[in-house]
Amino acid sequence: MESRTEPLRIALSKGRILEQTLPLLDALGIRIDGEPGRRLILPSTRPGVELIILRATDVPTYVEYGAAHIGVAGKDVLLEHGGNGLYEPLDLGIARCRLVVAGRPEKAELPTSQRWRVATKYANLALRHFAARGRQVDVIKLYGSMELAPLVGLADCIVDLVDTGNTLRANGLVELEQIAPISSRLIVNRAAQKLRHAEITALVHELEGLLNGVGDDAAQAG
Ligand code: PRT
Ligand code: MG
Repeated sequence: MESRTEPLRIALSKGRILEQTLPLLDALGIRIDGEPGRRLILPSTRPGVELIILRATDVPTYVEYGAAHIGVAGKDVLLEHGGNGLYEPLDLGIARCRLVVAGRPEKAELPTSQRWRVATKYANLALRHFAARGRQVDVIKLYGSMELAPLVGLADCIVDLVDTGNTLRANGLVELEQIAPISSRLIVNRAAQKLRHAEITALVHELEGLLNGVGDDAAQAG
């Protein structure tokens, strides 16, 4: 039997992902109920659903441990986290960008046998990427402004996100290699997927319908 006593808790990523997630939830009738103020657990306008808003990198951790049943996280963050204890049922198609290796243009000419210093906030992901290619690298973990590292001699290249490419161009950097296309994903705690199967499946289907424009088709057909 499913327990409906505890609200279904959804963990959202702060920043640009949040801006694009709120309209999707809004379309399903899930809005923050009242003024957030300083509260960290936010009731929603849908009964039985509450929201928490976290640093993007913390979202997979909350969902992995079941502190939130569901979450919205960037694929970049999920690749770095490793995805332990998580299902990833839906690509929300928002906050799109790509994960690349970037550096100064002359780096493109260098032999790949050379050991590189790679600056990134995606240390695990970068190590996996280069190891899979048989490349020896030293990873330097940074927390922001990755694009600066190759300019001041901290690193030979960076692993970072690129959208328009304006930031790279403005700093005389080029994409040396593409790693993966990125968008935000719906993630679900593995135990919750079993224990609260009906509620979670219903919500995933609602979101799926919204993304596939089922509502629009129905409106046009009618
Ligand atoms: O502190 P931190 O940056 O880790 O998080 P934050 O709270 O600032 O979050 P925020 O709002 O930066 O969002 C981060 C998440 O948004 C990432 O984990 C991705 O999933 C997603 N996302 C989508 C992006 C971009 N697009 C993007 N363009 N995150 C960052 N960028 C950066 C990019 O690295 C570059 O430095 O934006 C800059 C501008 O990009 P260009 O190529 O358009 O110039
Ligand atoms: Mg940022």
